[in-house]
Amino acid sequence: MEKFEATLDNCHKEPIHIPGSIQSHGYLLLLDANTLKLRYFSENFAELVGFEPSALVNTHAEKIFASPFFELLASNYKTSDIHRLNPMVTTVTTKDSKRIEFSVVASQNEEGLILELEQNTVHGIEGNHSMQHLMKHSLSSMVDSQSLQASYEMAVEEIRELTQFDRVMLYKFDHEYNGEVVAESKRSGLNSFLNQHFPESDIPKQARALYLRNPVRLLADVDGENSLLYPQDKPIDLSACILRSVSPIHCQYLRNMGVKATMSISIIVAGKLWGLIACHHYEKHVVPFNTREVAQYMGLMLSYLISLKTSSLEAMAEANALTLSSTVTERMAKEIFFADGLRYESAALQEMMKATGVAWRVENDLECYGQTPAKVDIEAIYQWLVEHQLGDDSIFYCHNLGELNETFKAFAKTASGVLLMPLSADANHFIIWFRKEVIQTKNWGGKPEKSIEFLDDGSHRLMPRSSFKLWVENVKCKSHPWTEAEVSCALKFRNTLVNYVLAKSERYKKLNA
Ligand code: BLA
Repeated sequence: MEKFEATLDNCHKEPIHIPGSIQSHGYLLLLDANTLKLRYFSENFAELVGFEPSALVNTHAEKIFASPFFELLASNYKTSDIHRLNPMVTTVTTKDSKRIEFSVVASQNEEGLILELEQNTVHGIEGNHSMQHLMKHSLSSMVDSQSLQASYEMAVEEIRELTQFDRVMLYKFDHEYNGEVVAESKRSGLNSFLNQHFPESDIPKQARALYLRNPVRLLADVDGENSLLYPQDKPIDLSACILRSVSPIHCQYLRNMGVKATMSISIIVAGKLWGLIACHHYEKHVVPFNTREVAQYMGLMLSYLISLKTSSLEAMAEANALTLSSTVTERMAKEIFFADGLRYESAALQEMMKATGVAWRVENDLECYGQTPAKVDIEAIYQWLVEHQLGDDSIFYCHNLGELNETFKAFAKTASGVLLMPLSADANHFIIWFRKEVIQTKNWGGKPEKSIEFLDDGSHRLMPRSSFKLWVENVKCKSHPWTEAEVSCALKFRNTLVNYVLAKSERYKKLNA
């Protein structure tokens, strides 16, 4: 089998779902889904049971597992949702005739039925009992939290208590999958990653896709030996596996941070990866399956809370924008010259679109409020957008103006994002909102990169500090994007404004007739 050599430049292509090996704190067996004969296994399993790997191939499951596990398997292996039985328990007789108890997790892939065995550290019933208590407590604390941020903080606290990791962070993606640590719970004495930013490439696309499918993964020992699958005749898809060995590039990143073990739990909102709960430990750390399962439920609950609270926050923001829009409209109606209303309510007009600046021409002159480029530059932006971007649309918006036209990078500080609405074709009447560059919107307490501690072993690119530089590159000349609701609010407001502008020009025409 051809081996993929991951480098910094190609690691978004690394096929991490077919590493050909597993982490050696457990064992993997892949059984033929029709005959229950062993087709693939991790080499450490052959070692455990004292067989030459070649002699183990095609052994029937009945010879490997004691009943009642074998009977459970035999009566369920044809059902597609065998994973509902997870975790199961079995004993295996080792080469020195010891009987060891394992928890077993089943999954399926194209090749057959995968069983992953981990030595039991928490016993079924007692474990479940205390887990239920833990879960009840953790979930109610998360649900009772007053704000989304408080739920984030409660979640990282509770998950740290549950899993005993040295550090638990909530890592949130932006719309381009750059990340920010938005909550952190850590053992005292450790440096903090709170509010730090990381580029999209730190968790590449194929990893994110995998994390949508498989919501919890543990890397128990960054320096642990992996166990190869036998035979190595074709790639075996380990996407659904909990023991899958982890990308060497990512392991190097962790070593550079001094981290020995990690676990991450996917936070999925509206079918998209919203973020991860990322856990660090500075020693090897095997978290038992039952505990991981509770952590997964907590992740699910947090995902649910985020989705509930974000929809209600979005609804509130939309209602607020509409109220602000009415405030401006009412003021325009009250004034003899409607443009006075706009001027008077320029702050509301700006806030309605969560903009950092706004400019318009509804009479002869261009007027600007908040933070905007100079008038002459706004004129240049307007002309260029009308000629090159607007087409027949009644609106144009983007969050990366400098990428569309290099010369506008000079205005990134105030105008990385623009939303332009022409109000009349003939007289160049328009309104344009601006948004600052993302970096300009951050309120840094001191130089951010200075606050990141790091070990310097020469591989700078795989360091949080270099990550910060890359993040800056990724968000350079970009603002927060305009949401659908904001665009729709702008369009509604436009109707009102156009009527005023039209009425005014009608009056003007009549006066001059
Ligand atoms: C995976 N990278 C990950 C994961 C995290 C991070 C959380 C999920 C796996 C896990 O639980 O450890 C990133 N971890 C971070 C960050 C912090 C942290 C940002 O603690 C900050 C505090 N990674 C790189 C680069 C590449 C890369 C440059 O930094 C490639 C060029 C690759 N990261 C990479 C890959 C995976 C990954 C391939 C998937 C690992 C796997 O599941 O096999």
